[in-house]
Amino acid sequence: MSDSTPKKGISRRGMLGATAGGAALLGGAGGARLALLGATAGAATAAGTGTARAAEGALSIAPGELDEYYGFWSSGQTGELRILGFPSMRELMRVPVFNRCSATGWGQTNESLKIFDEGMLPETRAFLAAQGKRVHDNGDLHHPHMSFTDGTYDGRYLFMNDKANTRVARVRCDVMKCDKIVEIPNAKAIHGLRPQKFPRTGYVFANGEDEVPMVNDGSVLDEPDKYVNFFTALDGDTMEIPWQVMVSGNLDNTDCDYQGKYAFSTSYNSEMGMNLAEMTENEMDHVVVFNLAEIEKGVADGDVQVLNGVPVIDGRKGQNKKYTRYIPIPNSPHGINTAPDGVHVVVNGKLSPTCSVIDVTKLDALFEEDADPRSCIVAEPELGLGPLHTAFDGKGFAYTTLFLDSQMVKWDIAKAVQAYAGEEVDPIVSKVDVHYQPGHNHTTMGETKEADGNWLISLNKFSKDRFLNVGPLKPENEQIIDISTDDMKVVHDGPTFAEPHDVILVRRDIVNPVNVWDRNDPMWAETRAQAEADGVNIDDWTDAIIRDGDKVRVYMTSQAPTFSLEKFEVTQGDEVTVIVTNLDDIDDLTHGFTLNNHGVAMEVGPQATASVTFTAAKPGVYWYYCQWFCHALHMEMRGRMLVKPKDA
Ligand code: CUK
Ligand code: CUA
Repeated sequence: MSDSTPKKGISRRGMLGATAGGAALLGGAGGARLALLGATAGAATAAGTGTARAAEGALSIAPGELDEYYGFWSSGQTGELRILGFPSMRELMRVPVFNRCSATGWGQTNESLKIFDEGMLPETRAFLAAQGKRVHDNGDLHHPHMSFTDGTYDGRYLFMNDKANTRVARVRCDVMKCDKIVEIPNAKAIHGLRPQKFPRTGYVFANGEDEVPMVNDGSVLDEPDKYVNFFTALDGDTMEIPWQVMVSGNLDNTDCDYQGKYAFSTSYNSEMGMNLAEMTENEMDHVVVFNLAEIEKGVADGDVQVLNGVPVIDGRKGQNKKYTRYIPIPNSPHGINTAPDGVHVVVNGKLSPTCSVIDVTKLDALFEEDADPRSCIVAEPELGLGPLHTAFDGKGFAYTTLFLDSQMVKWDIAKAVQAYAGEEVDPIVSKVDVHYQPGHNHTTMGETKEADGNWLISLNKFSKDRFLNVGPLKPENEQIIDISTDDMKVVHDGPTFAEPHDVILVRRDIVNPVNVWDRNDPMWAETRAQAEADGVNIDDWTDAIIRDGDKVRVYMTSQAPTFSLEKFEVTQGDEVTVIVTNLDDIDDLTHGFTLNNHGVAMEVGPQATASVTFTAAKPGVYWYYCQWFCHALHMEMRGRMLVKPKDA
């Protein structure tokens, strides 16, 4: 264990003592609270004692054995989706989504550029063109969630947000590739994201985190009282946006019920503050409740304004009260998590040591005239410092991450409800130290009605001394906690790179990807149509070089270990499109096309077609090669592009 010296003259123990019961958090002045937060993030380290060390071998999966669960991981500012086997934590795949991928050509192939471009707002296309670009190269992917049918995962799609560039993407679970990226108009910085659980997805709900003027064209600038925020519903099947709701305050995380009636979002800045002191001024912020049927009715009745093509409902505080309700919640609430019991929703207080529990059966009454806005709160247990996210085991227990305490707390939902009603019971079951500063946590199948209570994972923001030092930038640390018995025991440490926020753990029988692409996959429908127009059969061992003014389309196929074209010639200045179809139809036989000194590379999976366009600006001989090791003669799988000088 580390004994690193606490900084800023405040020890973790001292801080805990000073704030025992969270009185300082709740009652202190804003400034004191912030000093506390700042000191803690810098100083809290390995004070944990008695924690089970990892490496007990509890999770070993023998070579050749398969994991029980798929783990779908976010990657934060890396912008990709990651797939791990769980509980072995073996990383299986990285699915590029909002990022540029050197290995697969994501963000460079014509097929992926089309996906980026289709959902892009015209203003963004113009903005990028002004930078000489076609896509944003980064994304900040926080929340991956699977589509639901009847309250549990259905293995169709994964949906995810991009906080950095205000987008929502979808990954097809049959091929584990992204097929839609939609930029959300009006809103800024999509953060919280959840699919509708019932009857199916259905809607994908997405929160805008940053407040901006309603029409953000520069006519309003430093006038925060004119800023608004947007809650967006996408249609998970079409990825179109049927409606948005304009809200007061900002929006952080979101979830929805198991009845298909309500969605809810936390707001940490009900104050609409523009700096830290202003944003944390109020002791109470809120959860916004969205009444889906009333919103749909309002949209159908035209009670909207259309902004950037989207019908927008006015759900701000004190407006049309039938659409939204604002539940006061202490203090800067962050995560919001619906329990598998279909009744309770846990709102994590962050700057309050409490979690507030909403009973969804009381939400109809909340929408009645003059209802007490907190009438749906049925418990508010005090759990510890910095509650961020809560997971469930399906047995009535909740597990909440305590960021400031660097702990996980297990608590009993029913007892928390009894305590709130005045009974003398303690809802807290146990606490375990985690290392360090946990954000999200997740249980196996825990966000579905099929929560099985087998495993809990804690996604910790700091690893500090847990691993070999790799320099000033450290990995995060993810820890697996065995919750199959009454106590909580940390049984695994795992480092991970920037910066997984969230994960879902899905039973493996639900996820059934194919091994080989369908030759008619829509992913390259446009490329196929072009080939047909060019009279080329891309399903056969054929190749062709089509000249179209100064555009040249080079068609070739691949079959281990050769490309059907050993060379092709173009003229300097030609815009060259290389289209490769992989005729191999064997499991795991991916080829690639990398063109030397041209910054061009792409993956071509079994039976897939992929294409890339570039300008042949430099005369000379350039080899292209297959960059996925496919055969004993993989090195020989190459050919030449001959670029003839323009005036020769
Ligand atoms: S947020 Cu990251 S720890 Cu973006 Cu889900 Cu809570
Ligand atoms: Cu084909 Cu390597």
